[in-house]
Amino acid sequence: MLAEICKKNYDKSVSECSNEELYTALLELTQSMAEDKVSAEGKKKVYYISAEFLIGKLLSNNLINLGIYDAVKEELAGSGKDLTELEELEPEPSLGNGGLGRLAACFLDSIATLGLNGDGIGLNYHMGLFKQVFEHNFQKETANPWIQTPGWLTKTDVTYEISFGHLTVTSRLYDIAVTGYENRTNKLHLFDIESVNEAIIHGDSIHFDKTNIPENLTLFLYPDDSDKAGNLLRIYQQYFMVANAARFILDECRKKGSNLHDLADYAAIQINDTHPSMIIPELIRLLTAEGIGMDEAVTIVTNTCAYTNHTILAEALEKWPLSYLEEVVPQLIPIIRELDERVRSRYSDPAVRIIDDSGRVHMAHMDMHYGHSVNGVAYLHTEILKNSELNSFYRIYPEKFNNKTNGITFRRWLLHCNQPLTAYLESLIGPEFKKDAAQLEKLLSYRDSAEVRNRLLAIKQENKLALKNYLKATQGVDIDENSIYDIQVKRLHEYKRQQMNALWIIYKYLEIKRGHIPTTPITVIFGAKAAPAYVIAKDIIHLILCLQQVINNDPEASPYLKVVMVENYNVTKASHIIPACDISEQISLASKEASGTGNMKFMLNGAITLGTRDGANVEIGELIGEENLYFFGESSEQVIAHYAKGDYCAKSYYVDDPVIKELVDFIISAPVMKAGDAETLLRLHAELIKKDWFMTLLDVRDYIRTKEIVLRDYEDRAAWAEKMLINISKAGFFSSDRTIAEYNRDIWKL
Ligand code: 26V
Repeated sequence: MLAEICKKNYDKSVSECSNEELYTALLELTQSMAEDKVSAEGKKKVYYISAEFLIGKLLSNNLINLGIYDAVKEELAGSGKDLTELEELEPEPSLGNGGLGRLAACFLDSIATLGLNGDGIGLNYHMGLFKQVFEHNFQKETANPWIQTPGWLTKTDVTYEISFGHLTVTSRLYDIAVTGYENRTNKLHLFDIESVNEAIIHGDSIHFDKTNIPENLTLFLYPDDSDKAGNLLRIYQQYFMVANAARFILDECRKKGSNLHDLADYAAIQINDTHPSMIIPELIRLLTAEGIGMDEAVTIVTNTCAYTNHTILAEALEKWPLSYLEEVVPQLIPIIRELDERVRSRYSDPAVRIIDDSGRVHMAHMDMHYGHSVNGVAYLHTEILKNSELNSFYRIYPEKFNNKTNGITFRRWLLHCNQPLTAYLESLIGPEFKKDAAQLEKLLSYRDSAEVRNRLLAIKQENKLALKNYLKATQGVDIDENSIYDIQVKRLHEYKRQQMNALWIIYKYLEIKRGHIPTTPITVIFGAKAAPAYVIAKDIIHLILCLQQVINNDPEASPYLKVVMVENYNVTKASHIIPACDISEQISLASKEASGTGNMKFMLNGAITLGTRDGANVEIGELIGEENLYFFGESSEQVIAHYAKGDYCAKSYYVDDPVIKELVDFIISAPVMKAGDAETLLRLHAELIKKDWFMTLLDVRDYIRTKEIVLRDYEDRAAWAEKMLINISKAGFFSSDRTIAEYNRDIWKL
């Protein structure tokens, strides 16, 4: 296969080619195989519109999905070449922040794998999420370019004129092939403009002129929106995305015979969080311009669009000032006002208005009134939406609300990232689980087999050694493969409570200093990027880096406790880290993590969860039984009640509990202050005592207590291995194939 391309392109054999030439040849091979599987089948198509698609590297994933991974790996090996070295040449497209963007990528994989007619639509950011480097124990952000030629993007001849208030730009569509596992190929459509100018970036930073729209429109994913110019740019990006999407969708549907009155028979539009919400007024604008009456246009759009909510955090629910929208997209204002009027004339509750008294447009409200489906992303999250956060809407439209518990693609998060485990599972239960994740349950029949349990432990050990070597090679840090790997990797946010894990590290460090030595050494691994303008999140990174310096350089403690903050955590790093994990930290404040998807990836790879009853953790617990994971902390009901009553006071925990006081005060102790910056550490110390919005001190005691039990239980290797086996066996439910089948059954109806 590969040999022919090498001969044709370079007149060389595989062994004579450089890694760069082989990588290019593999790109060509996969692109042409994927192209052969493009299918136009199906009258109705789902368009998954999202500001983020965190697709990660594609080469190996495509090789797996096209069914040629093993053959290519062997062909390369036969010529003395290593596929993993070629993988390293591929830049990672980091076109997302975290869970929401990664979910969109998993969904595209599953839509293609299930053979459904469905494409993604988004933006072709030239710079992905910033690259994180650590300097003097601080996070520094640098630009993160990913576009290469040749690469995965295919330039199309689709272009549109997109008008803003004072500006018209010409768009250009680029496509990325989305291969399904042994099935069809769909497309990820990414819109761009040709006038984008990478030279306006200041050096290798993430700074640029935010007002220069023709040159910056698709330059960066999620530019810093802490100021007005950043907010306006976000609105420009969002409108650019949906205006292109709307034209593209209408063009495709008309080509297939739609007269637009029947649009909902041809298109299902899934609005991924509120970033694409302007598709609703934009479609209504375009339909009425075609002569369709307002009432009918509203009905058509409502029947076509569906909305997914991914967070209950008020600060993350978009509310754009009407004046900003007037400046950027004046053509939408009459439509948005009309939609708001219709709501006001029907419902007296001010909470359901689209435009509030302060003149802010609530994007989610538009979605709920003028879409036919509203879904949350885990059982608990959907219940909270229905019963508290979105209750006013639930009372009006109970029939619109539904739950779609998130999932992950097993092709990337098992078959690719954990090949030893995949091969062993196949030898035990056959290959069916690769297509039908529920088949993993067959593993349960081996729960009493000492041989199987030992083999699972041996594979974990192999993966831990691989991570040790990877961290040594990429970051120069040394960890002990015989230690317990305790891992928290996810975006940095106070509600995810990395700071609580840091307090536990302090606790354990002080214990060791007092002579209480852990039975097995522990390595605590973090990976997290903080939003560039999120001060406290960056302070928490600073604390973790300072603890890393203090503890790892303490000869008394470091044989038993190590802290590693992995630099620039991304999809690629995740695939090295997750298979090696023993303890999966899922410790968000109950009610705040809509679902989590990292929790599912860890479970699938045989890690044991230490977590709160939050998001999809609740469903994990139900599936595997509470004896196979470790829950702690107050429940979502209790937390919601604290917020309602305003009765949580961090300071009283600090003052009343000498243990908590000692841990918190260690943040500003002499050794930590010596490693770090006094102003930063004092700010974090004060934050935890005076504010602590996400209730770290509420749960820290129970967290410490429970983690001791986890560490104790780790020592019974046979019992631990049985827990691992049960976690893996029950992970099938969290396949995104199941999630997508449910979206299709209940919402898209393709
Ligand atoms: C966004 C922002 C932006 C402004 C500052 C604070 C803040 C906090 C949170 C967010 C999250 C936006 C939506 C999001 O990414 N949600 C994630 O979606 C995942 C996929 O459904 C889900 O697994 C995660 O629990 C959820 O946090």
